Amino acid sequence: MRRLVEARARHLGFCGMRITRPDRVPELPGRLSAWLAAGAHGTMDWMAERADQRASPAGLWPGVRSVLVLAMSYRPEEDPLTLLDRRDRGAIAAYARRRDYHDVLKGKLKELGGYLSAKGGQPVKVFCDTAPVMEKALAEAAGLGWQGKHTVLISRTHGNWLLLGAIYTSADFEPDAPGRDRCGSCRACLDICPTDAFPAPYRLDARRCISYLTIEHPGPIPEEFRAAIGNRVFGCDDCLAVCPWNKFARTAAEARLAARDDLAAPRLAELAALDDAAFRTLFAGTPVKRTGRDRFLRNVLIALGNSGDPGLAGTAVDRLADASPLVRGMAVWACGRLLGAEVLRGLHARHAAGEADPHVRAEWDRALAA
Ligand code: B12
Ligand code: SF4
Ligand code: SF4
Repeated sequence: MRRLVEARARHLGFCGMRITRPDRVPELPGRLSAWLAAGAHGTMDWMAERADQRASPAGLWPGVRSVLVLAMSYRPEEDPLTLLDRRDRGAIAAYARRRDYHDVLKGKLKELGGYLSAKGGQPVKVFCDTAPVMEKALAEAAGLGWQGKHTVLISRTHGNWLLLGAIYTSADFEPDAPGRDRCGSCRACLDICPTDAFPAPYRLDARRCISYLTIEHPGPIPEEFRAAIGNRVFGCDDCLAVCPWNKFARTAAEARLAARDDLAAPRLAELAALDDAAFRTLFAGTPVKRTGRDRFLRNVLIALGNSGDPGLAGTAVDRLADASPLVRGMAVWACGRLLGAEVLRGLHARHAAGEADPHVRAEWDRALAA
């Protein structure tokens, strides 16, 4: 049965499948609750809801006897770090420059789960990011790899460019041996992090992570992180890109096909001009769409402010009258970074009088005082 399911998984495009038992990670509840107690999840309240189920597969589904963990490679063809020097362009994390993996993976997991239950006659449940499941820890327990110091799962053969999904089943499978930590004395991922988001190896404070700030955080991004965000407009790949284990990874044919060339290095000026309809059209089917136009433009304006190019200031000026206060506030910050004091005072005179939003007013005050 295992051989059949594994062959099917390969056929569906998964690059790895390993199996564990639901009780193989007894330290999970303690580690998750410590992370939550420290507030490291920021505004991701959904991480705290159903924490008992998240930390224990049997808490989520008492019928589970085996957990199949699956990995799909999305290794980008180009090193994402090279884009960070092109300040007129926006950097979108590699996983998001393509069709939403939630849709792709979930469809394939469902197909595999259906196959398993039809062949084995046992019920299955399929999870990919949407249910309270700790996929990385289960993947390590199942032997797909190990959680690196950056907390992401690394495989010896595919590096850390992997997306994960899990199938719970009440069928009994022989479990695989767990993965072994192979980080050694390396700390490249910890040292490159632009916002110092790792309080210690193997621990991430999401509140400081650019991925969290640009994707999950709903409001204005705290000023202390704005310069460090650079031109990253959606997610961040820095700690993944420097991992030496990536040298063994190959770009899967499927990943090459799914990548959208037009999202590889989009111009900031074009992104900043997107209205809601154009945003939805450009990002249809990608993970960026779920973030929404206003949050995305907030990120783009931060990138514009970091571009150091006064030629792009006009694009930020256009957004000073945007309908969204989130966007207006970041437009003020970008103008403050790109324009001289006199021009800024002129813009203030034109735009600030009718400004009712306290956050935008505070941005004006800070920009004029700087
Ligand atoms: C919440 C979340 C985020 C948050 C928080 C990330 C985090 N590290 O927790 C934010 C928004 C920041 C985020 C960012 C990213 N994410 Co995310 N995210 C998730 C999600 C939904 C839950 C993760 C979770 O449970 N976090 C809770 C904490 C407690 O878990 P943890 O970091 O694994 O904690 C472990 C360690 O702290 C460890 N530990 C603690 N103390 C100690 C001490 C020692 C000595 C040791 C050894 C270990 C140890 O034990 C804990 C449990 O194993 C998962 C999907 C899922 N359902 O699992 C995707 C997931 C982890 N994300 C994914 C991806 C791709 C990303 C990004 C790369 C996207 C991007 N390019 O911007 C970044 C990577 C940033 C990073 N370095 O982690 C993939 C990772 C795939 C992989 N190969 O591992 C996942 C699995 C989604 C998927 N289905 O594929 N993500
Ligand atoms: S994704 Fe970026 S900001 Fe987040 S921990 Fe990794 S390097 Fe730091
Ligand atoms: S960069 Fe080094 S320390 Fe970080 S996950 Fe990779 S091997 Fe481990």
